[in-house]
Amino acid sequence: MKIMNAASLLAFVFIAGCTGSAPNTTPPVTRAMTWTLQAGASSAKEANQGLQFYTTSITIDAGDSITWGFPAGEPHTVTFLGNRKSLPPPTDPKVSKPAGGSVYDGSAYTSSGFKLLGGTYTLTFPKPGAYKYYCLLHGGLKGGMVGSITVQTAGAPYPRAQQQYTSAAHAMITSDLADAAASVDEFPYPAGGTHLAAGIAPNLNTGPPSTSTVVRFLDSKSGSDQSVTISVGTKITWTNLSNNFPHTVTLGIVGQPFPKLPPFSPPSGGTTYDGTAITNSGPLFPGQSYSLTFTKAGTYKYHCLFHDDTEHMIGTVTVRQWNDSK
Ligand SMILES: [Cu+2]
Repeated sequence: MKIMNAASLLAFVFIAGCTGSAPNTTPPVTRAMTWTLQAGASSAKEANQGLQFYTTSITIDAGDSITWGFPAGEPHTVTFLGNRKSLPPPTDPKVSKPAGGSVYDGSAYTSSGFKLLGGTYTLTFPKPGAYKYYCLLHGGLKGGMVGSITVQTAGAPYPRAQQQYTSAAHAMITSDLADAAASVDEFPYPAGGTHLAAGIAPNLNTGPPSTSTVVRFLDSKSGSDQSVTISVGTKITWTNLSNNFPHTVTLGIVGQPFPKLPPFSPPSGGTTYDGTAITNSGPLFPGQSYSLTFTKAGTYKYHCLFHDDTEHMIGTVTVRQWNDSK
């Protein structure tokens, strides 16, 4: 776009020069920068998620662009509301889809849609001003994923260099991921028992929304083992111990591929499970619990509909007969 404009401008100057006197001074050159930020962060196996824009604020000049990287398996959006008054709720189908063009001047709703696992999104800011942006999945919560951009007039000196933003981002990410990892120690139930966590976050579900979260089912202060063994007739209860994201407990039919249900699907199935019917908790928001009694011996996998594909939020329940020797 810029090259085209420059080319047509040159053509105009050339034509003008043919009919009159060519200008003998050239205008000052302002070089547009492309800045780099990051939306969300995660540990190697996606268990621990950082839920911020890294960094949250930046100052650029009119004409500059920003490229956001989305390295995590958890999807995020970079969304500018334009003339909209409020964020569309996370359940709105519009949330996952891109909107607007490659330029944002404050007038129109402009969004990356869901981006994850190495996706990028670039916007150019032609107009000075202060702009806020949100992650539509994680920005509606108090203290949620919100970023701000100050656009100065073209050519104004930058208060910070890219390297300063990059090191600040690195420190924030390290801190958020460490907080997530440490929150596993807050698991409050007996280890290896029948009360599990469906996700956990610093200060648990009673705390304020945290900037990090753990995307795992847990039965102890360990984030690595997602399998439990019980006897027939045992009831398992899951509680969402995070303060910032819904999860589900969802079981399919034994011998069939896992059902592709939308994450916000309502609850289905009853209070017992024997492997013959799709059984879904529905979205469990922070603090909400779900219980299921397993009535038949077998090995059953269960998934979180929000996090099964990319983040391995998959657990196993092995149900044994009473008379099993082991
Ligand atoms: Cu989940």
